[in-house]
Amino acid sequence: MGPRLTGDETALWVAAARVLDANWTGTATVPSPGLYPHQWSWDSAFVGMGLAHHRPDRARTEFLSLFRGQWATGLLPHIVFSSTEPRDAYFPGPELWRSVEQPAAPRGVLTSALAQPPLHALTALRMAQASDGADRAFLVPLYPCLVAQHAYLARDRDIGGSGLVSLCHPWESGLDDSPAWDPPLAAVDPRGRTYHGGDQDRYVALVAGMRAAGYRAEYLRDDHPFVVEDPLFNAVYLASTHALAELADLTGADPRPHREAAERIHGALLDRLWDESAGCFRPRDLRTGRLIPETTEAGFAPLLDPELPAEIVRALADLLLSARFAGAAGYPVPTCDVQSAAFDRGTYSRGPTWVNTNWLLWSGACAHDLGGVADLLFGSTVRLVRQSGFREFYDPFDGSGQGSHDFSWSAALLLDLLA
Ligand code: 9WN
Repeated sequence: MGPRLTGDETALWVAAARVLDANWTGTATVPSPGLYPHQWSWDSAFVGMGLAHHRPDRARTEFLSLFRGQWATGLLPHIVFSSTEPRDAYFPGPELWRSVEQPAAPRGVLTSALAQPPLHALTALRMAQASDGADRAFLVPLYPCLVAQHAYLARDRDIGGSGLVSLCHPWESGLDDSPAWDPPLAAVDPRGRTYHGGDQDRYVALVAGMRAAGYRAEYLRDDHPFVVEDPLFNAVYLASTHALAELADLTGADPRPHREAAERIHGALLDRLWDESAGCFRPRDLRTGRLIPETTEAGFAPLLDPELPAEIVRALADLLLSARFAGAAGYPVPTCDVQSAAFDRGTYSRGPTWVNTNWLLWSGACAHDLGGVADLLFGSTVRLVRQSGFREFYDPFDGSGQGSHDFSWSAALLLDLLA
């Protein structure tokens, strides 16, 4: 048991720890039992935030398992497939990616070929800060892997040449069905494939195009139809770039390249994704050159930037608290502007409240001394899990739980909130 807690918080802590224990496979934590039976990249980073307080040894093993899936290019794939699960345990399984045919993919482990928001360096820093000096030996092999992960993003995924990473698939965003992806997805030819219908066809067609091109950076830059700079992905990338500089200090490496990279990402976020007239950050579709006119929770993620100008912090806090987001919901923060035509209170990233996005915004609010916003996010998240358990996501109006049960990041991040 970690921090000093009230009786009620102690019960929540114990329940959260039990979920993480049950979802532990021996080498990694599955996002949820049944539905997601493999290891997902940003799930593991969120889980590591919680394990750092509960079982730091497991947090380190979790990362070792994840980085076994890293490609020679530095890509940290968004799924590392379990070798003990049946092939049809999850769609899409290894056969969609065919990583085994790629010379850069690791041997002995099957993976996807997409990235996810790179929270890992920040988690590694938290793991190091939560452990005493003797336990920091894990950073020695991990630090170069984190550097390689960021180098891949900067080299192969800065498609606009601005310093920002581009998403090449909605699955890379972590908010897969966000209404922000509707316009760029509509331009993708599903090529008559019928897998699950609707956007699933386009998701699969995007991967098929990437795979046929050997997942090469030149194809992504010149021909791939879905190329989007996203504020959430890039805000996480920036926070982790700052963390890399601190990890460099801890390991005796040179922090300056990471500080320079952070400055560039910070500038590009403001230049390219801040929409002054709307008072929020928006994704930029590189195939049209335009900002995508949908206001989603991802637009608040640049609060994670410690150097965000005060007037932008204020504008984001005002919008977050307004009747378009937290002000309209008993259990904030809804993933999408509730006044948008696309808002849907019951569908994944089109409206529901999630623990992981609340946690990201809570972290950003704490960093900017937005005490009221931080307290609101903390209170909402704790009420959600107390009322409805560790669910995948929640109805933003009545707080009822939706999606899978015993969801790992909901449990892990509750531990971090209480710690
Ligand atoms: C596709 C595992 C993952 C999360 C994503 C979430 C969802 C997968 C899916 O589940 O994505 O990768 O099947 O929809 O959108 O954020 O990492 O929890």
